Amino acid sequence: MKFYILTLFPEMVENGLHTSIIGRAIEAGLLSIETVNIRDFSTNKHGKEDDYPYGGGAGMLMQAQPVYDAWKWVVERLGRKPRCIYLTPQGPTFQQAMARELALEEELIFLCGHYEGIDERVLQEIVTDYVSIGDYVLTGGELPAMVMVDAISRMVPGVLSNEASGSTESFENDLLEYPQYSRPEEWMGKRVPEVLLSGHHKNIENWRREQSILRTRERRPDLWERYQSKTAGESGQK
Ligand code: 6GU
Repeated sequence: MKFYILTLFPEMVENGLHTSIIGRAIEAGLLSIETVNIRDFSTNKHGKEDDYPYGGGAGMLMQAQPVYDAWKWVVERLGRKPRCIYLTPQGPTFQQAMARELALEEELIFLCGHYEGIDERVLQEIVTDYVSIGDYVLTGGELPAMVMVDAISRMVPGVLSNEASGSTESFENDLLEYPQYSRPEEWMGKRVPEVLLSGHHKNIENWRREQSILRTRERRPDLWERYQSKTAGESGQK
């Protein structure tokens, strides 16, 4: 999987994505992350890439030309047009299902906006997907792009050392993950639940499932609602 990230702050993205699991996957050749500095494509002699909005209003806008030329540079080198994701609060919220779907692509382009946004005309020309990471406002698209690259990358086969863990964790089936324990058996007077020490795999599986349900009902009633309506639909079909 190849990620191309169009940004005014390439060092921010590079520093954040070359450590730990993602960094290892890059070294192993499973992923590549290439940042493209939009400023390098400015035709202004001072490298300026922003200007005032027509009609007035607060702040500056990123101009169409450098953004377009940065995108075109990637597309011409590849010889095809990958999906181009613009990070913006004005899009559907990023979810696990979207991460799973995007992990099937060969390449993805992320466009990170800054200031008050980007000239609408270039967005119309190059963007295929508008995606938000939640209902709050950030100063730029870099952190959202990093969030998405991380979530998508761990769905790419081989990135997680334990193949199973990509699919069994929270959200994959609309339930949160069960609690986990490691050594010692007792810490601060708290014992590891007996069933986990029993070696009885069926009982352990049942206990974990029960805990997932309890936890989801308590902490994420919205997910629990969705889970119930889905499973009700399934048994209704039989
Ligand atoms: Cl994708 N971008 C910005 N600037 N703010 C956000 C966001 C994205 N998602 C939530 N807030």
